[in-house]
Amino acid sequence: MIELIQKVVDKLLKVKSVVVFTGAGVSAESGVPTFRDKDGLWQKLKPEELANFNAFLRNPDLVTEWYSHRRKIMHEVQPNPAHYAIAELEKYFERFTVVTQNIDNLHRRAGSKKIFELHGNIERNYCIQCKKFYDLGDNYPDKAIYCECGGLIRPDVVWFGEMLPEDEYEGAVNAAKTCDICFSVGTSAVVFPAAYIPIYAKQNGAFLVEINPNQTDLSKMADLVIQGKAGEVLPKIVDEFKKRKKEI
Ligand code: BJW
Ligand code: ZN
Repeated sequence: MIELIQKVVDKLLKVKSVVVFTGAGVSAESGVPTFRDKDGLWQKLKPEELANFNAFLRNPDLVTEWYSHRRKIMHEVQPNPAHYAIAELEKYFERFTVVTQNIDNLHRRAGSKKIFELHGNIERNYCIQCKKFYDLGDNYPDKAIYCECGGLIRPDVVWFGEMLPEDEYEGAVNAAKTCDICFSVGTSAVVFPAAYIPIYAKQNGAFLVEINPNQTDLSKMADLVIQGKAGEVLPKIVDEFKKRKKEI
């Protein structure tokens, strides 16, 4: 693995613009379950029953309870060495962008500054009727909750069949198309349009690095694949980068 890390660091020392594209795997070592791994969230529960708007209208109690359960986990866990390594690396680059599919807020809590959240954020909730925002704080309702206007309150996350937040997606695409190196970390890269981000980066000439213990649809396209856990690989890259930077 050390040779691969050296290769990544050789590149990092030469480039100006970095994109780090992340998925559920980056938070796995914090204790947030992924979706599609064998212990993932969707081995027991079907996505189409929970992560879409019609499912919410059909069964708002179940979907509200599911998001309360996940928000509680996300509150209780801490960022892991992968989140911290990404936040640390940002300090060395003028243009450094985290593009995340995660809704768990852990990149921000670790100190990353420039983040595009493609699938929303579990901290925000809004009324589907009047669009008023609600902060539920430490309340974890186990049944549907309603706005003062009578509308259902939903989490501000992107479900299947829904558009991604326009500003976040546009910002992410722009960063991808202009970066020199793109890391794809902890994502199966099967959910679109988010999964276009590393593809756009590669198509526009960026060096594409994948960090994942397992092969993905993106592995063949990557210039370099490091098969390992994000929380082990990323700190090594950042330590080596800082060491080499000092020597220059
Ligand atoms: C580790 C690790 C460790 C483990 N270290 N790694 C083509 C173009 C455009 C759209 C489509 C298209 N084809 C199909 C579509 C539709 C659909 C889609 O993509 N479907 C595919 C699944 C087939 N896309 C949509 O519906 C999107 N909207 C859209 O297209 O709008 C336009 C439109 C509008 C109207 C009509 C039609 C179209 C929206 C997608 C929204 C996805 N939302 C979710 C839920 C968010 C809320 C929530 O969290 O509850 O987002 S689904 C879920 O998947 C979640 C994730 O962000 C997303 C990606 O998952 P991720 O992060 O990759 O997790 P996993 O579990 O899959 O992978 C984890 C990885 O980590 C694994 O590889 C492990 O090996 C690895 N790992 N431990 C490093 N320690
Ligand atoms: Zn309302």
